[in-house]
Amino acid sequence: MITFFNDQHALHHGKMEMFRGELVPCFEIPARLDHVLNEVKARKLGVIETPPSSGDEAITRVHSQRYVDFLTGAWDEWVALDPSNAQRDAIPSYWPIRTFRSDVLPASFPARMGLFSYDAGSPLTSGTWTAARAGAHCALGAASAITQGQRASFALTRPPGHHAGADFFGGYCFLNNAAIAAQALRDAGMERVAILDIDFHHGNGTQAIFYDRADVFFASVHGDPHTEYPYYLGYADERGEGAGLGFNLNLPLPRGASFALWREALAKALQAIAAFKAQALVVSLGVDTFAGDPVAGFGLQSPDYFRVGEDLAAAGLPTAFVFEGGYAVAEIGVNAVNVLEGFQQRAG
Ligand code: 6XA
Ligand code: ZN
Repeated sequence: MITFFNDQHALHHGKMEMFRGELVPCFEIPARLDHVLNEVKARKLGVIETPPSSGDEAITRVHSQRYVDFLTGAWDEWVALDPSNAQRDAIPSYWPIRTFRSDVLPASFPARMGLFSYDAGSPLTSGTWTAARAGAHCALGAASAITQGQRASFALTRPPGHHAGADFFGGYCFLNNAAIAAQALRDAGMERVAILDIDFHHGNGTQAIFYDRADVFFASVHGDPHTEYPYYLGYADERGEGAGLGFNLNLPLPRGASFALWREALAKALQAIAAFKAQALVVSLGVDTFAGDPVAGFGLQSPDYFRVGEDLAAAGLPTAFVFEGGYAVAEIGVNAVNVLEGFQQRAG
């Protein structure tokens, strides 16, 4: 399996995030990918490529131009407010909730930051745009490997992507790598593409991007949003709308769910994807389902991830894996590569 990786990911290096009422050191740190990359190398998963970061055309197939423009200039605008901001990450503090306008772009940078985000846990740093863009190009590399006939590929990226919507960031995510990969598969001529999100958290951004579309099926197994982030989306009654009605499947599980329960939900998601007759699969691969994860709450153990990979391979689809969450830093390499190795062994 080819891994697409760009070391520019490390240019995104948030210092502190708002968590349970206080600023704490960021969970989403560059060292995460070091562990996964080391494991990819140690287990000889396959070649590792760095795709060129060419233009933004494939990114704006999913994200609005005004959002991409905002991200492109955000750090310079932040520092222009006050040169000492160069020492501090940018974190939003105002949001246009119901009854406010979001069609007007305020001149104020902090106001625009709130317009394009939904939480205070996703610091924007000097290298965020460069890193996010490089990550999106890794996802595009993984998609293009699939269109070229590979059985599987892996985009090893951070910041993660599945919470980012067409025009907002949040949940540590700035560009929706899985959505960009799925759209690229569609644009390359694959008529039906499925996205399966197995991160602990619901992929609200991915769901929203494809919610009214019948050509991209979105299925997600995640912590019940009644109690788990992102709280405001991810409920079982969200089935899609308009032409997309019936093409969105949420399988929320209670906090503390065991692997046995989780695996039943995975089977339901895979059945729905088979019924959809997908031609290719994009997996939002988060490993914060691990029992030891500090920000999540399921009970998967490291060996379980082999079974996950085997179950995914049994679906028989060309599969692009896109890395998402996972914060038990010492274990995420083993857990992520267990999925990929399990897949590879079953796929043959
Ligand atoms: C709240 C938790 C953000 C979760 C990020 C994540 N600060 N999403 O792992 O998949
Ligand atoms: Zn997550």
